[in-house]
This record gives sequence, C-alpha cells and structure tokens, in this order.
Amino acid sequence: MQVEAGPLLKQINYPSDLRNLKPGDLEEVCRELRQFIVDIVSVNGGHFAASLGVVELTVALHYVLNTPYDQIIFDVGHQAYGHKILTGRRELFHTNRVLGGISGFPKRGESKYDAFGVGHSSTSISAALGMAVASEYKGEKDRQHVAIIGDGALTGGMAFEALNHAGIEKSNLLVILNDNCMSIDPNVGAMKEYLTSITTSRSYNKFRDELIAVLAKISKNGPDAYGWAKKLEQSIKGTLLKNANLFESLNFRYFGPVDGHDVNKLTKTIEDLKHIPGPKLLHVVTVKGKGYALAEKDQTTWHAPGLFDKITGEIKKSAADKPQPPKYQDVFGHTLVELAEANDKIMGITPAMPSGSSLNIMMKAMPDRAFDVGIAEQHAVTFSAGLACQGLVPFCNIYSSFMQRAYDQVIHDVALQKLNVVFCLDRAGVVGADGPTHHGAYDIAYMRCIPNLVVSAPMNEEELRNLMYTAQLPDAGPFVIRYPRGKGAMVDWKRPFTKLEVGKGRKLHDGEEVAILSFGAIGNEAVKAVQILNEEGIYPAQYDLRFAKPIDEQLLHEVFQKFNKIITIEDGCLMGGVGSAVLEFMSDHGYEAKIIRLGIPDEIVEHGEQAELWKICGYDSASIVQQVKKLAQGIKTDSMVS
Ligand SMILES: Cc1ncc(C[n+]2csc(CCOP(=O)(O)OP(=O)(O)O)c2C)c(N)n1
Repeated sequence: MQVEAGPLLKQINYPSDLRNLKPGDLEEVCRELRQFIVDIVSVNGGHFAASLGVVELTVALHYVLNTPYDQIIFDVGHQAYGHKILTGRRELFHTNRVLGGISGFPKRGESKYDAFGVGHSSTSISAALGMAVASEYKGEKDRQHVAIIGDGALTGGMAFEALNHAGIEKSNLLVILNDNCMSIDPNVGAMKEYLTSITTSRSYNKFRDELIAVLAKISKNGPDAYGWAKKLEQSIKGTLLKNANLFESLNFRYFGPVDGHDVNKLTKTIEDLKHIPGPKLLHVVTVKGKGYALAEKDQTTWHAPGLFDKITGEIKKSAADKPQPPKYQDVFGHTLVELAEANDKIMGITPAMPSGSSLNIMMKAMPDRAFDVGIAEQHAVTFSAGLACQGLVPFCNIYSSFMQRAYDQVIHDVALQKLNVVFCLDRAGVVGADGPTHHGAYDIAYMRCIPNLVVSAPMNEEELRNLMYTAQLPDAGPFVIRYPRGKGAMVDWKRPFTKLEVGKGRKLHDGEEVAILSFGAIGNEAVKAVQILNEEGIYPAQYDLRFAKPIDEQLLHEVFQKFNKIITIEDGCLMGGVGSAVLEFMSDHGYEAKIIRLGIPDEIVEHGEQAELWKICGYDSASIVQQVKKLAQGIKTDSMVS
C-alpha cells in the first residue's frame, strides 16, 4: 500500500534536508513523522510505541548534530523507525521487516547513518564509548557520540559496566536516557524508583534549565572556566538533590530531566551539551506511544501490536474457521502455574519478558513466586542457581538468542554444580521478522557440549508439558527445553502429565530406504513432507529424537542398523547441532551411511516470515520432500556425507 508522507517530511530525504528547515518547522516535521509511522506500521506490523515516544528526540538529534559524522547509537534499536525514515529510507519503509526489505533494527550494512548494529539490549553505551575513545585517539575532537538508552535497557548489566568505564575516560560521550517508565512490560527494579525520585525533585527541576545553558557558555571559555563551573554546579546540585546523584558519582555530568516531547527545548539542550566536554547524561522524560492514544494507554500491547486499523485502533487477528492450536509460550505459561500449584518448590523467572514468555500468567497467579528481574539474562541464570541451591526448582525462561548472554552462568553457576534449574528457551529456531539478532540459531550447539545438561525439544504442546513435568521431578538436574516462536501443533493440548524417560526418542513410523531424524517442532514439517511422499509411493521412516543430549543411542543403533540413508532436521545451526551429534555417533560406532543434515547453514539468515526462512535454509516440507527423493534415488547432493 502506498502511503504518502506529509509535505515537509516529503522534502526530507536525508538529515541535511532537515537541517535546511527553520526551527519553527520542527513541530510540524514531528507531527508528519509520527503520522507516517502510524500509517505504515498499522498495515505492515513491527514495533510501534517506542518509535512514537522518541519522535521529537530523533528529529532534534538529526537537526542539531552533523550525522553521520556525529554518531547516534540506539539501544536495542526497536525505537529507530523515525531515524530510518529521516536517513534515506522513507521510500523503503514499507519494506520494513519484510523478506528482502529493510531491517527492523539499525544495521551498519544498511546505512552509514546506522552507527552500530543492534537488537539485543544494553550495548549502546559501550559501543558509543568505544567510538568516542577512537575519535579522541584520532584527534577528532569535534565529533559527537550519542547513546540513546531506555530506562528498560538501563537495567542490563552491560550498561552499568559501560558507565563505570566511561566515567574515567575523558572522551566526548553523551548518554541520553529515554525514561518512559516502561520496558516491554512496566519497568522494574530499584533503578526505576531512583529515576522517578530524580524526576520528581521539584527544587532541582526548577534550576536545571539555566544550568545547562550557563555551563555551555562557560565551557566555551576554556578549561579553567570549565573547571570552576563544574565545582559550582556540583555544590548547587548537591544541595538541591536529596540523594547524591548516581550518575554524577560515576563522573558523568547529569542534566535533566527534560520534556522529551518539546522538540525546540530538546534542540536547544542538545546544542548546549555539544559544547560541554567529557561524559554527560541527559535524562529525557517521554511517553511510550506518544500521540496515539490507545498506545499511550496500553503500552505493553502496543509495543508491537501487529496489524491494526489506525482509525479505530482495532488490532487485527487472523480469522480462523476452526479452533487453532495455542502458542507454545502460552502452553508454557499455563503449564507452569499448573505444575507450581502441585509443587511448591517451583519458581518462575524472566529477564524482562513477562508478556513475551507468558510468565505473566504465573506473575499474576502467584506474585511471590514469579520474578521479572529486568533485562538481565546473566543475573536471571545465577539468581535461579541461588534459588536451586536452597532446594527450589526455578523455571528460568529466556529467549534462545538472549540466552547467548548468559552462557558462562549456565556452565559455571548451574551445570558445574548440577543444579536443578529448568531453562525454557522460547523463540528457539528462526524467529521471522525480527531477523538475525533474534534468531534462536545456536542454542542446540552451545548447550549440547556442556556436561550435566539435558537438552530437549518438544514436537508439540503435549510434549512441552511432559518435558516441563519431567524437568521438575526430584534430581532432574539442569534441564533445557527449547521451543519455537508461534503456534503449536495440537488444539486439544491440555492432557494429563506423563513422565518422559530422559534421553529417549520415539519412532513416529516405520519406513523404507530413508530414515528422517527430527528434533523438536520442526519435525512437523517432516510429517507434512512424509504425507506428500507417501502419496507418491515413497515411505521414509520418521523418528523424533526429543533429546539432543543425552541422545538416544538405542534408537540410533536401530536406525543405523536398518538404514544407510538418513536425513536429520533441526531448526538450529548445522554446525554442532543434532545432525552433528548423529555424525559423531556414526563415527564413534563405525557405521557407514549417507547423511544429509538440514538446518541453519553457517551464514547469517536475514529477516522474513518463519516459513520463508525455513524454505531459504532448506528445511521446509517441500525441501524435505526433495531431499528424501534425491536420497531415495541415490543422487549425490552437496551436503552428503558418506
Ligand atoms: C538482551 C535482550 N533481552 C531482551 C530484549 C527484549 N526487549 C526488546 S525491547 C525491550 C524493552 C526495552 O525497554 P526500554 O529500553 O525502556 O525501551 P522502550 O521500549 O521503553 O522505549 C526488551 C526487554 C532484548 N532486545 N535484548
């Protein structure tokens, strides 16, 4: 659908065009930019409320700074739609997150205005500091480096590590804290309370505006005047702020809070801050979803609402004529409550994804037993380890790609000590439109090599329930359950629990000539493939491995004794994955077979619909059909091992 930009926005192809406008035009630019985001996201999908909240900030930054020479680093990057539209991608914005289109996150390869590739939270201050130190080293004294970080992203450990380092560097770094009190769900933690207390300090707020202007002026008069001004400022701030300012204690100059929706005030403030050297933090207060009433009211739903009618605000649901299977995340959420009702040792933990993981179901039902710990995956894992040390059974739910953050904690704090922590890895496999930063591509490979861990994947909702049930039984040890984004395979999923034997797969059906070994829900693509093949008179056998570790050796002996043509299928990287495990088994036991491994190749898989990406990677049902046919006819393919 062709969406027309407003008259001013239409003239802005690059920030240089924006800078040609008069300050008096900026409010109108903001209005048109906001409207353009609403128009396109409503028909295309994607992140929504966060970009609306930083429209004024984005316009002000590109108006005042000399981008791309000056560098803006968006934390997470889900709020950068306005930035994309102002930096050469207005006409491409309708391809946002679509296969072959622009990425939903800033990406260096896409534009020189995207100073740093993002998607995972809390990296912006480190990256901006690195750039600032590099500029200092190269003598580029005039260059600005700005990290825009939300109060949610500020809960991540890396952000604190970076502040700690930046405070002793003299480099020219501006951190803009975009404080909207929200993560995806309401933000959590003591830091949030601290930010609120600064925002509401009236006496300080009265004085802060003059302070920035005076300091900027004095700073222009050289280092002596600057040092003198700094002392004066500290003594005044110390008197007015009840508590010592945290950022000031870390050697940052703290400015704000300022109204993040007053574009003229923002341009003036940023202009002033340009002249103040060293590490600075500007605290900007914004409203997530600003300008779209429904989004302002229900910010979690409107974080990424899917398609919606922009006039009525009705979020479109795909109309199905028959009952649909639930999402795996909801099966997790409901099952956890069911298990926790029967087992009072069970606890739930999520690093900032209560809605995304459906742990919010337990948080509501059992608030004292379910924790949102902030965007803090490492902490979530070690916190779970602590709970497990005291005999509790934590279910720590982390998206597969975010678990990459907490790898050492899984090994050092959980696996080495054989603690009974259950890791539920949601969004395992390719995730779709969020793209490469979010694909859960590596967990099978990176978990399979850790001693003491069980690594499992359900093929449907019933198996997910049974794996969760099995994992909370006494002495189950560290247990990983990976499952994909999206819907399951069964409508009637709420069945009684059964204990599964750890390390046991299952034969789905016998067959001839070729054996398919699948791991997890992607096995349903193989089921579809087998149906097609059966119609053509080809009858491969299919096995659901269910456990990548310990792998079912008895099952594999049976397979290798009966078949010498084998296909493995996984929604994960080929290197080190389940297919690799089967190859290792073959080699270790002296079998010989032709094995085709299907999974994510050793390259970056871009964004697109999940099914499109399965096809590109060669493990959707049609690709499986082809591979079975090739193998059955004995035609050699590139990926064949014999
Ligand atoms: C390491 C990591 N964990 C979780 C997420 C999922 N995530 C994306 S945005 C977001 C909330 C960010 O909140 P904030 O920084 O305050 O930005 P806002 O959306 O409020 O503008 C979360 C938790 C992520 N991107 N990276």
